[in-house]
Amino acid sequence: MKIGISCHHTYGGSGAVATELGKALAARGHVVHFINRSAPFRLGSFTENIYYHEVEAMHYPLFECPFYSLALASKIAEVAMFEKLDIVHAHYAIPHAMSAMLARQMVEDRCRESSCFRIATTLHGTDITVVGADASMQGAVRLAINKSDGVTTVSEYLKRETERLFEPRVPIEVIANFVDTREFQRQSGLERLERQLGLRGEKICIHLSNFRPVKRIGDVLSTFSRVLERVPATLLMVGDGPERSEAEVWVREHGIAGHVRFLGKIDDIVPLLSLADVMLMPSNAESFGLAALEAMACGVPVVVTDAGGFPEFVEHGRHGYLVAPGEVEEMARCCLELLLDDEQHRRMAEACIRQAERYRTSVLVEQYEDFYERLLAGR
Ligand code: GMT
Repeated sequence: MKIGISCHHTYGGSGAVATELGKALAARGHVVHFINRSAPFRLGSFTENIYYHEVEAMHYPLFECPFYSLALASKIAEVAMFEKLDIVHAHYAIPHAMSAMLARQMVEDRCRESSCFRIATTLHGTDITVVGADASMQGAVRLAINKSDGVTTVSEYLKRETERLFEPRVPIEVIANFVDTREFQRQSGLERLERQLGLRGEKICIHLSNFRPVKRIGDVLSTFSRVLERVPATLLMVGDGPERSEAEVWVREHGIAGHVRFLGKIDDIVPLLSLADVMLMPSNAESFGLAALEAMACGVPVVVTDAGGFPEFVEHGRHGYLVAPGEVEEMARCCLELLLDDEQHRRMAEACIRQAERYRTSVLVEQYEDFYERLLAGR
C-alpha cells in the first residue's frame, strides 16, 4: 500500500506512535509518506520506503497567523495525486483529519476520480478530551470524525469518551499503542551514564512526559519526596513543558534538588529507562499512557493512576500499582512496597516484560494493515 501519514511532530505519544507505525509499515514493504510541519522526532535518518514532505505555511502580513491547516491540505493533495496514495492516516482529528478531508476534495476537483485515497483517523486523547471538549473546536472535531472512512482510538476508554462527547455516526475501532520490544529492552553496562548522572547505587524513580497540567507533575514530586524519607533515591524527570519551571522551584524550596535530575527532552530513552526501578505517571487520565508501556518493556514496574487507559494494560499488583488520581500517600506507599522488596520487584519486572510483549509492534501493525485493507475494500 502507499500510505500518507500526518501527525504532530513534537515530543509526545501521538507523534511517537505515528512515526513508529510508519517505520514498521515501511519495513513490511509498504511505501510511507510523512506529510508534516517538521520531521517527527523519532523518524531518524533516511530509511527505505519512507519519504518526508515538509509543509510550509505562507506568511503574509495581512494574516495574523499562517494558515497551516490549509497548507497541509494542499500538500496532502499534491502528494496523494503524484504518489497515488491509497490511504491518508491522520493522527488527531484536528488539524490532520480535517486537512485530509479538504485534500480529498481538492484531488476530486482536479481528477474527477472516484477511487480517491481513503482517510483513516486515529484519535489519541487530548484531541478528544481537551481540544475536542472545547466549544470552539467541537464542530470541527465531530465533522473530521464523521467524514473519515475509518476511525480508531488507542483504548476502550477513549472510544467511550469519543462516543459520549461526539455521538459519532461512524463506528470506532480500538487499536492500542504498541512498543518495539526489540528496541525497548533493559540495557546493561550503563556505568558511564550512571556516573554522568551522579548516581551511586540508590533506587531510581523516573517520570517522562510533556509536563502539561494533565500529568500532575506536583504529584510526581510529592510522591517522590515521601519515598525519599524512607529510601535513598534519585528521580529522573525526562521531557519538558509548561510545568517544568514550577517543578524546579518546588524541589529547591523543599530541599530535594540534589535528588532530582531534570533532563529535558531526550529522544533515546531506553538507557534511562534501563536505570529505573519504578516509573511514576500520576496523570488525571491518559487515553493510553505509551510511556508506561515503554517502561514496562524495559522491565520497569509502574505506579500509575486508576483512570483512562491505564487499567487496560496495567494489572494492579502484577505490573505495578493503580492508584486514584491525587492520592500521593498511597502512591508513595506503593512505590516503597516495590522498592523495599527485591523479590516482589523482580517478579513484577518480569511480568511487565511479558505484558509489553503482548503489545509488540508486529501485533498491532497487523491490526492497522487489516484496518486499511477493509477501508480500501469499501472504496
Ligand atoms: O499527553 C501526551 O503525552 C501527549 C499526547 C499526544 O497527543 O501526543 O499523548 C496522547 O497520545 C498517546 C499515544 O496514543 C497516548 O499514549 C497518551 O496517553 C495520550 N495522552 C493523553 O491522553 C493525555
